[in-house]
Amino acid sequence: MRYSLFAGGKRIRPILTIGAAEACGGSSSTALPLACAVECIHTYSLVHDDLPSMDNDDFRRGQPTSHRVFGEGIAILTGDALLTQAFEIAAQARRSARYSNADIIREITNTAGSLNLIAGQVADIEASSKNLTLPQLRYIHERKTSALLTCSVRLGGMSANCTANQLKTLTAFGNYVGLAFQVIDDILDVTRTTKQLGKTAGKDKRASKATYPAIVGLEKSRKIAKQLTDKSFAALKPFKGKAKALEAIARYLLKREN
Ligand code: GRG
Repeated sequence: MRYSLFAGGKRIRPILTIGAAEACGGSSSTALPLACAVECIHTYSLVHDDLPSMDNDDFRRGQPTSHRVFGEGIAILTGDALLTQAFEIAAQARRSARYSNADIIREITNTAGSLNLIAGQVADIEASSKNLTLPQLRYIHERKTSALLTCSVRLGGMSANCTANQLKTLTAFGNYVGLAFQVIDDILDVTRTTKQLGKTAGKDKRASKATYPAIVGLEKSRKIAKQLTDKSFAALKPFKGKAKALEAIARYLLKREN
């Protein structure tokens, strides 16, 4: 668990949680248990995604994948334990006036469960080597990737006792930035090296995977990523300049190199 969790990921999801909390007038210390919980869920999904029966990858976060070092059995259990640990850590969050602990648990299970992360992964497996349409690819990206980024900002808002309107604003921001994130990830897979990425580059093409660049080309993919990022900025308008950290992370994501 430590090997994969502390390998040095970008920590985008926990930063989004804290940024969303601050945009809603909350503090990083109150948001921290939920921020750590989403990073545990994210790391679990990476460990399982890299397994031979899933995406079958040898390299992640700049080091050999969990199953390459500890064997497949231990890697499966590592993922299971990280997912479970996420709930233990989330349970340490202080409840806010508007959101009960049950609301928080429901938010996490809705994201990590069969309707989102798992649905995305199932659709991804079923799509292997098939020609997908853009809406079909978008279905996978929204569930496999965007849902957890949206959940990250929503949990931050909930930790700060956000209003229903603020939660709606954060959800719109998360949806745009989450999809932009995966489009950019598709672009980086074809434009960067394994060393730059810290994970195997060029993999999507070799596996004949449907990606934005494969379907609409590199230039159009860049345009779509920029449009989605612009929409994420526009979504933040109701915060009237109080969501500076969220704006900064959206800007960083568009320019990121790994
Ligand atoms: C396999 C049962 C089972 C569950 C996991 C959701 C899921 C299923 C797997 C998704 C894993 C995955 C590779 C999703 C794509 C999102 C993505 C590009 C992740 C990489 O995120 P970064 O770049 O990684 O934020 P770091 O290492 O920086 O945290």
